[in-house]
Amino acid sequence: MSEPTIHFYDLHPPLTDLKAEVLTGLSGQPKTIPPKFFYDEYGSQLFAQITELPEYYLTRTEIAILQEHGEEMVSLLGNECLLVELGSGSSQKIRLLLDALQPAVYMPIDISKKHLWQSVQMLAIDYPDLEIHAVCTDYSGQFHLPYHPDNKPKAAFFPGSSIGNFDPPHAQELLQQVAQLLGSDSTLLIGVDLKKDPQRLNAAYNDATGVTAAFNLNLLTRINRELNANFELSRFEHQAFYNEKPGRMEMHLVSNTPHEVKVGGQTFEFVTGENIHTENSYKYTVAQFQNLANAAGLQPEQVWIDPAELFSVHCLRV
Ligand code: AVI
Repeated sequence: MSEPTIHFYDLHPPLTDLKAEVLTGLSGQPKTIPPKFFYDEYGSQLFAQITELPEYYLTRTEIAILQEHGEEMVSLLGNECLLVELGSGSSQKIRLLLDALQPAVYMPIDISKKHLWQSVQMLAIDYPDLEIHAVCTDYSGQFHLPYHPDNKPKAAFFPGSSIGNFDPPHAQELLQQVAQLLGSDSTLLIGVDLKKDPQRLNAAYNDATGVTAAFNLNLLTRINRELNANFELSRFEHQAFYNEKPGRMEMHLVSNTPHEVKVGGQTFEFVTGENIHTENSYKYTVAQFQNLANAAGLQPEQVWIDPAELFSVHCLRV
């Protein structure tokens, strides 16, 4: 058996300033906390549970699309390519692509050094012939690929409708950055949640067992722990609803009583019904997303959707 090759590049992503961002967000009107702070250790575990919930159709539908159309995707992405994965958390999905595509090089990019290191160790056991170049950085920031073979087509995989957590101008900017990173004649395979019956959407973010509520409230537990704050979780309720006009699911934490909270030495007042806006998750029609891609300078080449028209996977050419 050949020895797996792992190259690890730590580009030292700047530490996010939780305190500054939370204090700024809570000082605004309405109050906000950025969704990137959901993903501490426990938050990441809760998100993994969300992806298995019966109501949260996104993950399983995207996997079914990848399984169903893998061969066609391979013909567009090209064998023997350099496969970049943006935000490599979902090892199940990448395994499907690695099996179908058999890339020469796999380049996972993730901000969490620990998770990235653990996941490439596991992958190297199962794919001993795969050359892995793992990059620890924030994929939404500016950086260059540290390994850039000229003789291989480049393809990137951005699954899970993570693009939906950026508002459309930022989503467009991110697509432009990815295009620049990959260079011309490369491809981007991207999972995007579709617009649909709001009832279905509302159920996906208000699951019966309360995992999404726990995921949302865990933000306050994290802030209590890391910023020495005194949020009482029983004073807040999870709220998630589809906002038709901007076309997005919104998550909020709503105060059920008038009270004060101390965070990082500052005091914040809450009135009954006041909310902290914690996440947007934009939904697109196929045409809307193709327009966004075009505006970012990427050409829509193919799109696959499931029979129930819940989710889309786009292939875009740079
Ligand atoms: C990671 N992201 C695409 C998820 C979403 O659906 O927007 C995060 C999430 N929020 C609540 N449930 C899942």
